[in-house]
Amino acid sequence: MKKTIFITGATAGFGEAIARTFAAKGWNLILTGRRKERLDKLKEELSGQAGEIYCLTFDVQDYISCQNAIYTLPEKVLESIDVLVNNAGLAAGRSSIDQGDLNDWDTMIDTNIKGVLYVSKLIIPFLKKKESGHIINLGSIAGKEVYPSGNVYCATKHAVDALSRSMRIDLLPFNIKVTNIAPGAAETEFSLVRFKGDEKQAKEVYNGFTPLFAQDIADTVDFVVSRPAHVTINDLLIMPTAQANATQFHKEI
Ligand code: NDP
Ligand code: 8X3
Repeated sequence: MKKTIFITGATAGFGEAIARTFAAKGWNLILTGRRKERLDKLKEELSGQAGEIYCLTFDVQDYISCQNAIYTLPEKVLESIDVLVNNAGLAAGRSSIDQGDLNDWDTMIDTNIKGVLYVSKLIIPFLKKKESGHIINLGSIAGKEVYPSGNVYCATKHAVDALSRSMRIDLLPFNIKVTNIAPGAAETEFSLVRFKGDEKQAKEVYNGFTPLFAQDIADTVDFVVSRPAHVTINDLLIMPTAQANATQFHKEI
């Protein structure tokens, strides 16, 4: 029987690459995000390779929207979910703690923390029912360390790290694997979003070194998902070779 993966934030970056990777493996895909036209385009492109493809448009910050969208799926599809990837997330701005914008703080907390909680709360009952499943949370090097002016984003990713460890304990009796994947700098739309569409500022983040690419994370998800039933990768820190930790880069400029 074909396996099913539920991916939040499949309209760009890691989520889109994960969708392509699992489509190539013939899995059923549940693709989610706010930008419907991107989901529809991806569905069209991946049809024929993947099994069934379902697209759900919702904002992970809003529990009722998550619930309404997820419950449009037939029960049989919800019960078939094998892997949930909590990937949707963002950084908004980068400023000293006293200079932070309140809307940016709310957006990061509501998306990166509450979004993971809301979607997980809705999907976990189906994994528990069949006593199997795998939850993959996108943490970050920013969830292991902090860096200047990264304060609230770093705090949200530390929360994801803590939630991954907590979920693993609570879901242990139900044979549900939980993996925290913590990437370093990866060139996606992440910096464009962080710097509110400023392409020059976004590009500068990756100047002088080779960052990770979305496919590197999709390959990592593929690796953790394809371990045998008795093996779980709990936590995986993946960095560009030119990045030692949250702050130190070897740049050739
Ligand atoms: P992108 O900006 O390329 O993609 C982010 C995805 O998240 C988009 O599909 C976007 O979809 C979705 N998303 C954002 N906000 C919401 C929301 N409120 N509701 C639903 N979906 C939302 O970034 P990345 O692929 O790089 O980031 C993916 C994850 O990886 C994030 O959690 C990020 O924090 C984390 N990460 C990124 C790193 C990097 O350097 N790039 C490094 C470490 C971790 P849409 O806008 O259509 O809703
Ligand atoms: C994104 C990577 O280093 O900008 O999580 O926080 S970083």
